[in-house]
Amino acid sequence: MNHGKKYFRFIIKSATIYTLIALLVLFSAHTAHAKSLRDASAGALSVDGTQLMAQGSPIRLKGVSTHGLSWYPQYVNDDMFKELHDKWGCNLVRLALYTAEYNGYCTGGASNKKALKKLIKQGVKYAKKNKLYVIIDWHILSDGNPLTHKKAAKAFFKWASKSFAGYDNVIYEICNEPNGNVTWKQIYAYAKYIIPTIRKYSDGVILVGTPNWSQDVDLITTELSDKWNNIMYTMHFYAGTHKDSYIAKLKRAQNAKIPVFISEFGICNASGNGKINKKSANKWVNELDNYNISYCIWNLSNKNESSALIKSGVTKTHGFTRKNLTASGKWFWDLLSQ
Ligand code: IDC
Repeated sequence: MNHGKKYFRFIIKSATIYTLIALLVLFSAHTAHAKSLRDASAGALSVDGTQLMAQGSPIRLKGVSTHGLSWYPQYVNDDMFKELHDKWGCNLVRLALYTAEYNGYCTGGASNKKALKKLIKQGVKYAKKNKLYVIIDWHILSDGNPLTHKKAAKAFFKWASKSFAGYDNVIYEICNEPNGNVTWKQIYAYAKYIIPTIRKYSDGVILVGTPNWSQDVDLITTELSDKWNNIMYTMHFYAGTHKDSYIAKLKRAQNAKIPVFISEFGICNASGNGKINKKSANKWVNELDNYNISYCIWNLSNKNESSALIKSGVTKTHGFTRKNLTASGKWFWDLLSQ
């Protein structure tokens, strides 16, 4: 009887100790992640190995990408950016500047170009004010080869890096998604052509796209990183379409010490529409957590498509509550509040 009691007490004691240890481990993992999610008051970013850094320690960026700035300019406003930081828990926003589509930067004429530049200036200012890092994204898409508009790109990045030389929260994404048989060699040539222009004015992080809609991050070489500091390479995924074989690519890239930044992802199909796949999305997020990789979800708009974060019937441009969001939006909101 007595022995039984003692044994019982022993079991309870050990269980308590193990629970305490487990809680401690969980808590320290949580604070480690919370620590690396500092906002843009942490100042200039740099890259050390595969890790994004600020003030000498790892930092992780999580945020949202706008839809095309020409089509959904209304979400670039001070209140919206404030609530992305204060309410959503973002420390990153991405300004998607389509280059070749309708009213793209290279195809939409002079007054359109002027309006887009103005919007980018406002976006960077609102981001800075609200402690968000901001990606300026040269959003090539139907113009699959970044060399197509390389002169315009050079002039644009000269303007941007000069205009934002005093801003330590700006990240330059020089080509969204090279596609259509574009090789890494061609992307490399483009990057070599653009990077020196930016580096004249800024040491900011530069994101370089990879072949096949920025999926082949495992098939690149990293000589750019030998020539210039603070270079990262992008991988994009849409969880409904891209599953285990793409996660394997990410792992190969990490094993090869390639610094990866997920500057765009969605949890639906690669079309930006269709069914969302939370199971696949959560699998991706687990991997990104393992490697402390930064990410940015597509897209901050109320377009009637499942990648949009805001419900299509909701027309306000800030002041969103969880119930104003689509299934993608709610999933992301919950992810950030974990
Ligand atoms: C999609 C938009 C859609 C738009 C289309 C063409 O969601 O509303 O009509 O572009 O402009 C990407 C691209 C991104 C795509 C997105 C979804 O970077 O521009 O946006 N996607 O298709 N790569 C993979 C998916």
